Amino acid sequence: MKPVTGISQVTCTAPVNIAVIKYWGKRDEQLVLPINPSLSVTLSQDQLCARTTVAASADFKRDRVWLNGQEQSVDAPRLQKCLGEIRRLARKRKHKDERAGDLLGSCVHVCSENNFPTAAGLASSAAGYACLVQSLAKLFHIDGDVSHIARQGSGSACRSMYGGFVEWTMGRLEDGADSVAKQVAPAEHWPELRVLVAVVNAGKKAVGSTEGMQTTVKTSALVKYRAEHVVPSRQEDMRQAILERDFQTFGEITMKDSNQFHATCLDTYPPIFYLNETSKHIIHLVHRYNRHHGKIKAAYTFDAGPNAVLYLLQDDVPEVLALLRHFFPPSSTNNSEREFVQGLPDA
Ligand code: 2P0
Repeated sequence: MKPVTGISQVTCTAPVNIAVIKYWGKRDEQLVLPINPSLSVTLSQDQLCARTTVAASADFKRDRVWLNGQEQSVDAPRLQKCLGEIRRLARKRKHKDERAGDLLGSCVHVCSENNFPTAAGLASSAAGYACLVQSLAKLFHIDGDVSHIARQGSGSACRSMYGGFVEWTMGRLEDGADSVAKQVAPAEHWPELRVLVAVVNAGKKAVGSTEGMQTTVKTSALVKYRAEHVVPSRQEDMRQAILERDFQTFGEITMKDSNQFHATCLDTYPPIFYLNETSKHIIHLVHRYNRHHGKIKAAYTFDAGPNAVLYLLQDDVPEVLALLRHFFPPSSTNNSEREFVQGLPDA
């Protein structure tokens, strides 16, 4: 084994992913195993993303972590889990590749930044943990799929480990080894697809996803029905729609799945409301716009917050953007922020 001198350092970026089949509910809290499979589109690297630098040195006295410039507790269980799993893999691999063992005696410093509002329901934890695990894996010379480690940081993070269209398989094994992310198709497969993110409110969400989905699983009959009887066939139909670049089916399933996810939130006791009046106006606007054209030209989806994400095709971006700006001019807001970000799926 080579002695470690100086600092080894790696920087990675990982983009946000926006689910079209939503993950909401765990069957194993510790291992972060979902009650249903999910499917998402990873945005491009230069749009909403996390940027993480990890450094290791024998001179560092302890592991430390900073998020957006603020030092965080390194004892956060999910952070510990990711660090521990990476070191465990490195120990296992060092017999095959001695570089994997080089940094095992060193502490790490992690510095991560998001270029968008953290915890506003814009998948910040997904990008953050995907980026952390990707950079740690690089630092420790671990190759191959590590989405099962990102998953233990934040479920949806496993999907941000790949670009394009990505599914997170539910898995059947007790240890979660088969609950991993897989690319359905690369972004180049559907180059005309566009994503518009309408930031309705950039504030922190009232109920965090982890806590929210726990209450839903405990109290909602609808979420159980959804996981058992709705999502499995929807996941297949969505995969097929993507492979065939069938925007009508893609859009319809996207909207229905967003609506059902929010219905499970309403079915939670006490209920969880992530959508606000602006979100609901956007939903109505999209349905009116599609009805006017006699087909689906835009599809909305909302995560654990009021911000709208619209999927549409390239040619329709100027019209939809103009429509949003007409009905929701940024100047009409008082304490909420509205801005529109155009995203491209990652190439
Ligand atoms: C998704 N969301 O599929 C769904 C839709 C929010 C609504 O994945 O507890 O932050 O860390 O596994 O990954 C948010 O859940 O939750 C999420 P944890 P996570 O994108």
